[in-house]
Amino acid sequence: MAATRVERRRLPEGRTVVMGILNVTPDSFADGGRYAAPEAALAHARRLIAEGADVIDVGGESTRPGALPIDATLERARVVPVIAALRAETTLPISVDTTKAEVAAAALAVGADMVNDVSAGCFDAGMLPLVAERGAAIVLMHMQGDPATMQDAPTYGDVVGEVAAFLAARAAAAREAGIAAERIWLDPGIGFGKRCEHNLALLAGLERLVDLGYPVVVGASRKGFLGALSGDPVDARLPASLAAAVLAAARGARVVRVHDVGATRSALAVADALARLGRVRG
Ligand code: HH2
Repeated sequence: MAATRVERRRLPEGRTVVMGILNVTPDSFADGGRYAAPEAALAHARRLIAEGADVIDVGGESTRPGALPIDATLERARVVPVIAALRAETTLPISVDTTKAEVAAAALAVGADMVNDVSAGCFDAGMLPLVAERGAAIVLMHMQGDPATMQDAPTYGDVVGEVAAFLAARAAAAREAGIAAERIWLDPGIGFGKRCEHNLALLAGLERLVDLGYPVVVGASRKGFLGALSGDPVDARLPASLAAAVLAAARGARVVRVHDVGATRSALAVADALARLGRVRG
């Protein structure tokens, strides 16, 4: 597309940004196997765009609790053709959800604008320098442990304080590596090595993360703690997901990462209108 990476990165002001999830995987927790074929993935991306996504987040490796890592060649083969085809169709920012610099490099080469790294650059020492060198943006997410074992026994003294300290340190590392401050987003990592009460504490204390001075991303969509709270199975968690998105936005999240873009946009239209009047926060 003609638009440059810098132009694509200009996100809408005055409302919460919606990042639509495109899982090109056989085994993601909520939609595994539905969009694993490139044509199905593209059709779903078009739907996310039609429903009003501001960013499309393309992932080729599930990070659900218990998931084992896959190899970079397979992950690349899943995401690169989809990102290349999507780039030819849209000027929206595209992010690649990966912890591997090799996969990120291939995705950025075919037109991705940002990297969504659930390890905040901790799994691959090459990630931060790569993102800096390519002038891309990055989401730095907190996770305790790794996906294979993270839900076995998550433990914190002060979960909000620990997550805030980790994200501040990773943002400092990203800047040290040469990534400009305006290209860094932070994410508390809902469900990544956290019990229900930890996820709730992070949502309740989100303003402490917002105070770090970077846009905050919240990904609660269809996650297990919403099932624990509502009793709903994974494919019936839309109402609970909308509540989480609205409450996150009301506490200052700049971006929500969701499966159900159209419904989320409708819910956020109300939350954002109230936030603009200054009546929601506080
Ligand atoms: N959650 C998932 C994956 N990537 N990235 C960010 N920044 N924040 C999140 O909360 C987040 C994420 C897990 O959700 P999903 O992609 O739907 O599932 P899976 O990892 O099984 O593919």
